Amino acid sequence: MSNTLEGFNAGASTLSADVDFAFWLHIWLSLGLFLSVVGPMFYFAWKYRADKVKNEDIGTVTHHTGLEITWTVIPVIIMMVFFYYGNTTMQMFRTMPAESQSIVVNVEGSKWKWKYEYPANASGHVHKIGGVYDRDKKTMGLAALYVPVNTNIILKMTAPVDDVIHSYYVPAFRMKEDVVPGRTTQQWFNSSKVGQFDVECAEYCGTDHSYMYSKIVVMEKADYEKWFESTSGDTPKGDFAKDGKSLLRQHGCKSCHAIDTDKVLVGPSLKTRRLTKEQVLDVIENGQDKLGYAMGAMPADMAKGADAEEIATYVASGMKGTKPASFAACSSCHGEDGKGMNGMSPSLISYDKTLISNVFKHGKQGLIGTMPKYLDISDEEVAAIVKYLNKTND
Ligand code: HEC
Ligand code: HEC
Ligand SMILES: [Cu+2]
Repeated sequence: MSNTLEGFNAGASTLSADVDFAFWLHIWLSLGLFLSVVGPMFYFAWKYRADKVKNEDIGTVTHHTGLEITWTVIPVIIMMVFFYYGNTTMQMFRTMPAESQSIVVNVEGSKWKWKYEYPANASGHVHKIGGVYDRDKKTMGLAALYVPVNTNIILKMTAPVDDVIHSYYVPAFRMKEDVVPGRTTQQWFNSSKVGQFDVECAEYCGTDHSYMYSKIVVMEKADYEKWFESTSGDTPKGDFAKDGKSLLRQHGCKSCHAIDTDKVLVGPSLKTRRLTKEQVLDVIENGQDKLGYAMGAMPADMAKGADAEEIATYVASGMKGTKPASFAACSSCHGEDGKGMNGMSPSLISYDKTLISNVFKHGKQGLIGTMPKYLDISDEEVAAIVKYLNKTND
């Protein structure tokens, strides 16, 4: 899975609802118009088919003024409705907010990368960010446009005079504008959602056009301010640059794992309690040796019969309620609290950092199925995923 079209359905700018409304209005009214023409057409073709009509009966038919006015006036009104919503939405996109109440960022598109240049901050430092999409790692790294949430951002965009035309396209913001050599075009947005959103070039511009990606990272205002006023680095560092939810999407985890619902897809839902009773029973019976913990293998048959049932029920509930005495068979290795004694063995109830990085490093094979290895996920990304999963779980 690639990280393209991240957040396409997010509708993450103040204008996206208007665009979506205009879009669906067009779809539904067009469908209505289509059916109201094609439906009767088929009906009449059938009703007045050749063997049902005599030529002398229809020789005198000329026209019907009332009908003709109706089928002219109604479509005209519908077209005016299209025009109204299309035009008002376009005006909102075309009317820039006051620059004094916005952040103005200069954007340069060239073969095949995007560059951002911010206004000087209080210490006179100008942040410049840019970078080429890393095809092997399938990532932009930190080269993205960083903006605060709920703030008007104006982009002044151009391309070098010896370059070609590009187009700055942000699906989640329903925003797209040509970037033309030697000319400055503008567009603005105001995002109400903290997160990461894909940017792509939407004008075919040569060999690496399809890799001309970038990202917009919408940050909390305080995080943004702190970075903007700093002079240390041109890209912000920290958790906000990588949020767990978009990493799960970006790495294709969502094709096998539900994260918003309890459904078991190919793999377990990552929203629910970590292990089901059946999973725990399976491990108690068969042991586990594929997770790559330093402690080594967990032996099979650690408990039996009613004891095993009791333990599994207790673990699957997230270790709520009274601890069964039989859990003593487990606590020597997994800890009294079941949390794995600081990464010595797997935590039985939470997605801690050791578990996630072991699952990525070694894959996971269990009762539910087989999860492939992920060797290109950085520690920083693991941390963001852990943070996100544990937030979802409480
Ligand atoms: C001798 C130490 C030891 C004991 C005792 C032990 N475990 Fe484990 N357990 C481990 C280790 C080590 C692993 C990880 C093995 C690996 O790297 O694949 C593990 C893995 C597991 C897993 C798999 C975790 C996952 O994410 O799939 C479960 C579930 C589990 N143990 C439950 C239990 C229960 C319940 C008991 C008590 C009946 C128990 N263990 C007793 C050491 C132990
Ligand atoms: C091809 C399908 C597939 C993909 C893609 C996939 N997984 Fe899995 N994953 C599984 C299966 C199947 C299991 C269950 C293994 C088992 O039976 O214990 C699993 C287990 C896990 C577990 C352990 C859950 C637990 O409590 O034992 C975690 C955590 C996990 N996946 C996270 C991820 C993340 C994060 C990604 C993306 C980087 C990902 N998976 C991508 C199939 C997949
Ligand atoms: Cu381009």
